[in-house]
Amino acid sequence: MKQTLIAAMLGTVAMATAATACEITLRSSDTHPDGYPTVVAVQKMGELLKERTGDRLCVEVFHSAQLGEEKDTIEQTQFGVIDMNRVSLGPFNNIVEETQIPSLPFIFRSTDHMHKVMDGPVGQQILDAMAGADLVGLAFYDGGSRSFYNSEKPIRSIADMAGMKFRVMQSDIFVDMVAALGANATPMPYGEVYSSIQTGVIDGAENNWPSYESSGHFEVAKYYTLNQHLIVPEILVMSKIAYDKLSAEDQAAVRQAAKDSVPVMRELWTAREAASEAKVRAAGTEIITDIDKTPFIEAMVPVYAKYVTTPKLQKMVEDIQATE
Ligand code: GTR
Repeated sequence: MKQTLIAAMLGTVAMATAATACEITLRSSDTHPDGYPTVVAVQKMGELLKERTGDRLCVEVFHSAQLGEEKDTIEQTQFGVIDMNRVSLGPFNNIVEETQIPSLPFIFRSTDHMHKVMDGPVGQQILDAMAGADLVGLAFYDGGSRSFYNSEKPIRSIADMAGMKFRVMQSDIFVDMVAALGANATPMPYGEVYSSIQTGVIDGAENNWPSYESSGHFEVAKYYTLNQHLIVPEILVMSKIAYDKLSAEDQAAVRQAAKDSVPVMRELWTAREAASEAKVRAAGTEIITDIDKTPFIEAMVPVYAKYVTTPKLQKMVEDIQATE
């Protein structure tokens, strides 16, 4: 009698567990640490998805590059080993040509301009183009504006950069961008930058406030020049293999939850930018703000000439420039 009761109780527990366990858990990659806006935004997307599918579909974010560096995790997402991935558009440049356009230096006039473009037809065109790489483009996130930092000296003009070595994301555009400024570019994974600056393999790198801060790069490269050469959006993609396994209804739920995480991300980003700047400034970093951007913009003419090579890409540039 007692045994039957226990067995019955265990059965109830098992059923209860089954009812709350996720049927499908989508594994999502991010290079950033827990608490970083992109990580929190994807976690939030997962919460929405879980709630809306009655606990069937869940997302688990593997932060801090646990699944690898961006270039490798993109490949793994294409192969279906990773279900979802939040990455910069930069490492996509050599894979999906449309991503080159929002990765061009000084293409956006401001973050607002970038939001308008990525929320509009050009953004949709890029999300759709992900299909050509066996991926489903879900949403764009903020990546702030990127500026140069280094361990050697304050950079106040292009001339100051002559011969210096800067790490860039793994994309040819950024290699050419740095070359056009008279410096040398070393493409390398994000996770190797700290020690490479520390050991003098490179003089510096370039990034936004939150990444400069959370990576600790500000500790080893204390001169940060706010020339803001790039406003590269970030993207949340899903593996087409994983996406195709879902019902049409679940696919729609994934898309909607991703879209709904965008305003959450934008709010988190604004707050984190301010917090990161405050932390970096308090650490005694030298921030160079009196910088004339015009020569930097003018130096990018050959970069545009090299990458804006087809009528399709030219039209994207024009569409972006025409967006008010
Ligand atoms: C960050 C971005 C990451 C990664 C990193 C990098 O700003 O959020 O996705 O691209 O820069 O420089 O590699």
